[in-house]
Amino acid sequence: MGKDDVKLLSMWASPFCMRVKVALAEKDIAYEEILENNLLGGKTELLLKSNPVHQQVPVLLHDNKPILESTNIITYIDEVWSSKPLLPTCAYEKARARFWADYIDRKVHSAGRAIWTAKGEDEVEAAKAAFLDILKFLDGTLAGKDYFAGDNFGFVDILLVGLTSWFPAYEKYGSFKVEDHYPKLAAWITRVHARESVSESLANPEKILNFVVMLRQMFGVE
Ligand SMILES: N[C@@H](CCC(=O)N[C@@H](CS)C(=O)NCC(=O)O)C(=O)O
Repeated sequence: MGKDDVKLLSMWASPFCMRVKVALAEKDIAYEEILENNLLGGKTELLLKSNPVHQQVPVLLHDNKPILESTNIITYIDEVWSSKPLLPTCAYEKARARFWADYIDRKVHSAGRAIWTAKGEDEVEAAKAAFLDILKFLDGTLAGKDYFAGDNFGFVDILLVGLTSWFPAYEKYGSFKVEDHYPKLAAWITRVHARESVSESLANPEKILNFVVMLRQMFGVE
């Protein structure tokens, strides 16, 4: 693995970058992190050249070839560094994992964002209810299991865990606690946050809360 040249264009608060960092840590892949921390103020030439379509992080550069979109990047990592697979090998379980991956990608981040960008009590209540409805299915699928695929931490856990770094902000602005609604999901969050690959990859929740305060001011929510 030492011969691979791996770089990650990343932004400290991005839940999509955090999930890629967890995958890289799980696979024990050495990489250089190149921070793109001024996404709102100006993007680097390297980012614009690597991801001209969406101009977003994360971008994985493997031997200078860009791989784009976090879920696609994690699938790529799993294929290239194939020991300790993240996706199940059985076709049915793999299809199931991809279904939940797609569900998480479509729903969780946008519903959470709707909470901290909501204006007025009614909008906040509606956003909170929609978010909790989405979590309901994730909580349900964890029944009797430590991880989404069963006994082993894997693909779906990695996709969701990056997004959980923003949950304290959703809880704060939606005035709720995930644990009061979904104890299985809350226990899963505690379990996965204790994992080394996760704790070393997720940003400090206080720092994210302060970042959200700044974003709310910037977007005129406050
Ligand atoms: N679907 C993308 C989402 C990536 C994304 O939203 N990145 C944000 C940071 S969290 C970004 O680069 N934003 C800058 C922009 O959209 O201009 C993925 O999974 O990689």
